[in-house]
Amino acid sequence: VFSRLLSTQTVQNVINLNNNKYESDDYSNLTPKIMSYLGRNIYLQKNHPLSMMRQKIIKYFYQEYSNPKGTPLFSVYDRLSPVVSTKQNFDYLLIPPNHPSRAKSDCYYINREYMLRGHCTAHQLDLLRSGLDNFLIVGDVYRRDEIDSTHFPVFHQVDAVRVVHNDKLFKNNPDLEIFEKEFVNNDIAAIGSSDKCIDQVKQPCHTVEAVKLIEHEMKNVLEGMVKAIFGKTLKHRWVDAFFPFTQPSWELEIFHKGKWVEILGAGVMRNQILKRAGVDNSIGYAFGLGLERLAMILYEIPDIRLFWSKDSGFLNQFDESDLKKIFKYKPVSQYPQCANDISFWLPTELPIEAFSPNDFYDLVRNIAGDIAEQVTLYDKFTHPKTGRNSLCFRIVYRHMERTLTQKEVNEIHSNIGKSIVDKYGVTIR
Ligand code: FA5
Ligand code: MG
Repeated sequence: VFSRLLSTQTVQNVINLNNNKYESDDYSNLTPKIMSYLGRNIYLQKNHPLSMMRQKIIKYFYQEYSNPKGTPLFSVYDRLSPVVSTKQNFDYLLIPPNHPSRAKSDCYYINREYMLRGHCTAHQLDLLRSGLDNFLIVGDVYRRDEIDSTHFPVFHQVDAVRVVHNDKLFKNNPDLEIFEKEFVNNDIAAIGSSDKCIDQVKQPCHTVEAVKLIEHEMKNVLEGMVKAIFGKTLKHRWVDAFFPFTQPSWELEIFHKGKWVEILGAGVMRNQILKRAGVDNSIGYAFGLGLERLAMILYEIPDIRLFWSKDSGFLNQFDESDLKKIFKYKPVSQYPQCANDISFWLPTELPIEAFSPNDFYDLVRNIAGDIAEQVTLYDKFTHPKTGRNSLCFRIVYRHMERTLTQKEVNEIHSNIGKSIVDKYGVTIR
């Protein structure tokens, strides 16, 4: 009772999330700050570098896997709620009850039963159960973690599952089987329990041939993916790993600026999970990757916090209309922006095509110099009666070393107005 009274600011009896109510208990540890990230969905935001990385990966999988008619084999789930049960996040994935990843100090718990997902793998069993065999899951994940330029309590993952049926896997070799003889038609044994002895080659229930085939396909596809993102000369390596839900398991590392960086975890799915989902006579691979690491390397973004920036100086540097183009991030000043608009009528004798926005950009650059951070044409119309053309530009001013005063900005802005009148005979509106 006393601790309740003393910490009324953090302890609430009922937690409201997405119109659902959850009773708090001794596990609840969500903070208002963490809750403020829910629903931001920056990985879906237009021109956001995380969204661009997401689209690159999905596009790669669509191209890599399609049926003879050209329809993509994978379906994408990118709007599943990050609120999951601890069963989904852990138990369904064979993560033992005492596993360190369940610690209160590492997860954001809503209460003992619900939490913010710590990985996108939390949805794997449900999607398999619903009958899907090839799918991608994209979303925000939450982990209590250290604070530095590469760690943030919210980051984004892409998870994937691919399940192949015996007949497809061995279509050229009908004599081969996915399961060892003694495990066929034996539900309990087919589980291939191996908690104590982790064999990096395979689960007991699988044949070597089946594992080697699926391992080969998985490694090829994932190496192809990183090369599609970073270019063919990229150096990579596979490192043996352990996950309770895959066996054998690996991490894929890429060589960047003299260091090996882990970018994903992957492996052959534990047969017990497929059994639980009602998937028979099949073998599959799964992986999970972090979008931030890939985007930070590709776009040279130095700090993970920048992904959360609402500053248009950051966001305007990226453009998803050309996914192949590589944008290199340029540092943004920490001083505030100041946006001013300017609208004007073009002289009647000047056709709209004769006035290029680039002319205006140059004029702004000449007068304002580097403190003009962005100039965008945001409105353009022709008066229905007079036929006159109007243009409206927004200019964002910002100094790299100090805060600009409104007076200073107004002066520069009005000089730009005067200059455009002089040069093009426009009428300021
Ligand atoms: C997992 O989350 C597993 N669910 C991945 C998996 C899925 C394995 C399916 C097998 C089958 P891990 O905790 O290592 O594994 O995270 C996966 C990836 O997320 C990492 O390789 C990394 O790219 C990214 N990641 C992990 N922690 C962080 C972090 N604090 N900040 C940014 N990215 C991170
Ligand atoms: Mg890892």
